[in-house]
Amino acid sequence: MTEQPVLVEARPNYHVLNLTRPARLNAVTTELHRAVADALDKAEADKTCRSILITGSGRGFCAGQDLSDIDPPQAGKAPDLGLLIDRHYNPLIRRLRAFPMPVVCAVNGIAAGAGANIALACDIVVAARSASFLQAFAKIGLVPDSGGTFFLPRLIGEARARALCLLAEPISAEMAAEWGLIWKCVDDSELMKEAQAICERFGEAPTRSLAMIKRALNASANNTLDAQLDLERDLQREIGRGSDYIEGITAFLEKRKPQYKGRA
Ligand code: T3D
Repeated sequence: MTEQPVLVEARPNYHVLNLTRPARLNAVTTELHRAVADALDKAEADKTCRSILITGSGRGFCAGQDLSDIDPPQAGKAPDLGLLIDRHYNPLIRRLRAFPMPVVCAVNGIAAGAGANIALACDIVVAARSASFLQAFAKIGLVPDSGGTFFLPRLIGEARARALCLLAEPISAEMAAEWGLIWKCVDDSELMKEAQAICERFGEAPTRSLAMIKRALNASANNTLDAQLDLERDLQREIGRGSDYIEGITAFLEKRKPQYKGRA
């Protein structure tokens, strides 16, 4: 295919990454992985960019790995799926979690397999009412990857995580929001407005402090309370020396809206 797998739009304060393989429900090819990595590099290098918004075109968000873009298993030669995961999926998930600004995901349709877990790796997930989430892996004899077995039990608890992975049944966006898998479910016609409003709000936020909040929350999954308290102290010490904190306090005392520098 000669199509561009991702379209990037640089808006004043945020970049929109639109997955553009609608005929395949935006299933992930190696080219798409490379295009996303490139788009993330550009967003990080652009100091005016203070959040990113990921969405999909057409009726799906992302159907996971493009199953026609991998070498089919051959008799006597076992494929090494770990290689693909090591090269592309794991670096993507790690990068989204550690990305130094909020990552908003607008799930416009079905999110299946790695597509579901890429969405779950984002910081704020808003889904259209018609969207759904499917841990499709067991249907094709695989195990969830891209952080699915990490995020699911932490977000929705063991019982629901196990049923979703073992039964490989989809859940609606409404149910996902009710269970706490995602931030919000909105009417289809409101999805992009809602996601853009969140990014615009982040455009005025103290971006460095948001990046540190991400660091603290990422660490909390595996830390003891003692370790987490120490980390919070260290991050507070560091961010407290920055200009955005001074601006936040000054604006509060002067009863005006703060003008944060963000990533400048
Ligand atoms: O290498 C490795 O495999 C390791 C890495 C694994 C990571 C993973 O993500 S594994 C999981 C891969 N994804 C899936 O197994 C999901 C496969 N797709 C589906 O089960 C269904 O398409 C959906 C439930 C997502 C949606 O169903 P439906 O009925 O709404 O749509 P559809 O008709 O099945 O799909 C529309 C088209 O997209 C169709 O093409 P066609 O017939 O119109 O030419 C379909 O083949 C294509 N498509 C959907 N998903 C994929 C795909 N093509 C390639 N790869 C896909 N994953």
